[in-house]
Amino acid sequence: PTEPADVGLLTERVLDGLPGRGAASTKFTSGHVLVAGGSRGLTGAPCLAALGAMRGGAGYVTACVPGSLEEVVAIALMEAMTVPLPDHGGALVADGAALVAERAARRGGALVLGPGLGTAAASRTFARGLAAVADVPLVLDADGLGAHAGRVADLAARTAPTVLTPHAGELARLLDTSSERVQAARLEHAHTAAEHAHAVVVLKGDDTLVADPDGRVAISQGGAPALATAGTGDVLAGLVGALLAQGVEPFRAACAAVELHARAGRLAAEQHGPDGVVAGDVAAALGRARLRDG
Ligand code: NPW
Ligand code: AMP
Ligand code: MG
Repeated sequence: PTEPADVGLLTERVLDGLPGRGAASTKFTSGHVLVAGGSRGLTGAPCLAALGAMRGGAGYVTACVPGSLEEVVAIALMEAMTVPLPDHGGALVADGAALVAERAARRGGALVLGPGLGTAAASRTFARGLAAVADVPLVLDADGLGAHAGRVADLAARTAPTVLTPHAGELARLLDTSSERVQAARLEHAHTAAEHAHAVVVLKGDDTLVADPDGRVAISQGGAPALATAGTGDVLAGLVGALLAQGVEPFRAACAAVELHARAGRLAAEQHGPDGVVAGDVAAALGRARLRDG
């Protein structure tokens, strides 16, 4: 792994001038986010990603999930649309990729791919196929990253922007190394993945890093241990998707999402106590996190 050239701290100035709703807005102009993922046992993850997108300001969110689990997701997500995709035993299969890509082409916006996808071979093929053909900004998270294990360079062929949101274990799989090696040289590994994938890489943890392919890295000062609970990563992926769908350029979208997510974690901790926070509370606090004095 190589060293990045331009390393700085992430400050709240990244939130200056983010787009938001105004009198002329409609649900369509506020940003459309498609979420693709979910599998039996992991239906919460696409729901939390959709919630992160909605609470992150997206006006129109569609969850594309295994057909046999669609109703579970529809019940959990009152405000989101759902699209049933072909599945085998509750796991997405390759055929669904063209359906999601076609919807993305028709509606535009951003695609969040991977939360709760699972590790079935067919679901991995689905994720690789969709990432390759979806011509909209992409957030690749969770098992969508796992599907690209050792194939990070395939992502460089995409023409629309790509943001990867791995934790250390996921980045290790992407780069075919161990999480210990990643943790021992986080900056270098994030930068290397960004270079190889031609993507923005958000390496999550208590000191989340955002790296771009040109050698820029922003380091979050953390301060939100309440985020150390299941599903908060799924919320972050949806939030990045919302900002991309609102037209924010990918490095800035990733940096602003990390900052808003940490602020929301702190706000949720004030309300529930740091040990009582669940991922849904973090999503619920995202709107207040956007208010500068919030
Ligand atoms: P080690 O120790 O390095 O060998 P996985 P996941 C390693 C969904 N979810 N933080 C460590 O291995 C997600 O969306 C569904 C974390 C560890 O064993 C995914 O689709 C929820 N891990 C799926 O579950 C809520 C670290 O990586 C392994 C690490 C699996 O995602 C929860 C874990 O990685 C969840 O979001 C670090 N800092 N450093 C739901 N309600 O539906 C190293 N590791 O196996 O990809 O597990 O992140 O839980
Ligand atoms: P995931 O591993 O995908 O569930 O994502 C977990 C989320 O929580 C990421 O955004 C991490 O950066 C964040 N997180 C986990 N632990 C901490 C911590 N101790 N301090 C701050 N953020 C954390
Ligand atoms: Mg995750």
